[in-house]
Amino acid sequence: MIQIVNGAQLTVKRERSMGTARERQVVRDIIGQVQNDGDAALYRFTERFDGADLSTFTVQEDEFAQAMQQVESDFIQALEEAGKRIRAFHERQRQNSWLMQEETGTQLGQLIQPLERVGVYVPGGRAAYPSTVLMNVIPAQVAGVKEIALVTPPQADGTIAPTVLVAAKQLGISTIHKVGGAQAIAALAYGTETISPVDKIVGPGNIFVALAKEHVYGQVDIDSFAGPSEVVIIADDSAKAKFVAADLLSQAEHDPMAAAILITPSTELAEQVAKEVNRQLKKLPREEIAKASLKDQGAIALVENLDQAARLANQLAPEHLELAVNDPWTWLPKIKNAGAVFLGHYSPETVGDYYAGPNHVLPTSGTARFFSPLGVDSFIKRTNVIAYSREDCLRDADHVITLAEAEGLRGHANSLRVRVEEEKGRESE
Ligand code: HSO
Ligand code: ZN
Repeated sequence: MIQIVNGAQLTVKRERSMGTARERQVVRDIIGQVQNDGDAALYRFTERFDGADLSTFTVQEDEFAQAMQQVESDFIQALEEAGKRIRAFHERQRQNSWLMQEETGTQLGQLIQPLERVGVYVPGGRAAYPSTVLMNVIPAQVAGVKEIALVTPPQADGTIAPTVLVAAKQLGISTIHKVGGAQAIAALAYGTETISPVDKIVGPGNIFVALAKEHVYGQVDIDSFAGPSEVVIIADDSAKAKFVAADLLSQAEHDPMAAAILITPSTELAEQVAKEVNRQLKKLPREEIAKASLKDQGAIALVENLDQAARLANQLAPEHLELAVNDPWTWLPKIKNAGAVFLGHYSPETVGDYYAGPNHVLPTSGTARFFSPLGVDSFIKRTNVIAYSREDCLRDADHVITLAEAEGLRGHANSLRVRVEEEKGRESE
């Protein structure tokens, strides 16, 4: 059931979950134990939380081979094609180092270098998505990251999803550890006997994973504070109710907390979509999840016109925004806040989730106001380069000395003075 409301009544929720005091305490405790006991703590927590008693938590070569036998060949093929498209898109994001040369010989520039080691968290159970492996690993590889380690919680029988193993193998990832939760994040941040520490941790996870990532931020970099997934669809009379309903449901089936919102000036479309959602909902294996999501986080918002729809979408700053309208390109310039925009009736969010090429790791909970999608730039860093010429150093000395003196920093001023004096000495020789 999805409610039809007046667009003016749609409330914009944007507080992100900080977890309860108890959850934060649990996370702090787990991280502390991993720092103290290393691998032993990882085995302990994997037994306690995942019910798996492992002799080694590192995936062995024969497990990859077994996984290959367990998946269909069309899955392998689809994954390969998706991988190609995702890689081609991210290749375009590559940045080059640059140097600019001033006439008097000074050179200034920026070095672009990849992070050395990255850890990718892959959730377990029902949310063990191979597409997430592609979306997190490929931009890191394109950026030039040499070492990528995957962590993921095992099932009680000690196995992990074959689809995830196959995706990792296809990308050339050979280091996978069957560790999940806050303990996996702690291991990646601080290192253990077996797991080497990384420079950045990416990938989605539950509240314990999110809180652990926040906790270790600063020791390492992290991707973002991921919240539940959202889609906003702006549609006019040119949209097909069947398509719009399917797209809303594709988001709603992710999570009871996922949000799916249609904004439209067409009362007729609103009513058709509401009906169509109910019809399609009944056929979904994840009906219960989608139902809960639509009931609490879903809405069909009626607005006066598409201008008002665009304004509302900008306030919501959704992770995904579909423009299911007659002339989507004319509306694109009005969109200021969205993680990804899908134009026209044949760009459902799902093609972006899996295949089109752009990354599906996008800012959620209104953070598209200031965050960008995961990309190659998430895995590089810049180093500033300053090569001043003697001539310019002497020319600019007065200004620099004035600024240093104004801050009361005589030592700074002296760095220039000694050079100017040396020059004067040389002239009078
Ligand atoms: N819609 C999710 C990504 C995803 N969908 C993975 C299916 N698998 C967040 O953008
Ligand atoms: Zn999705």
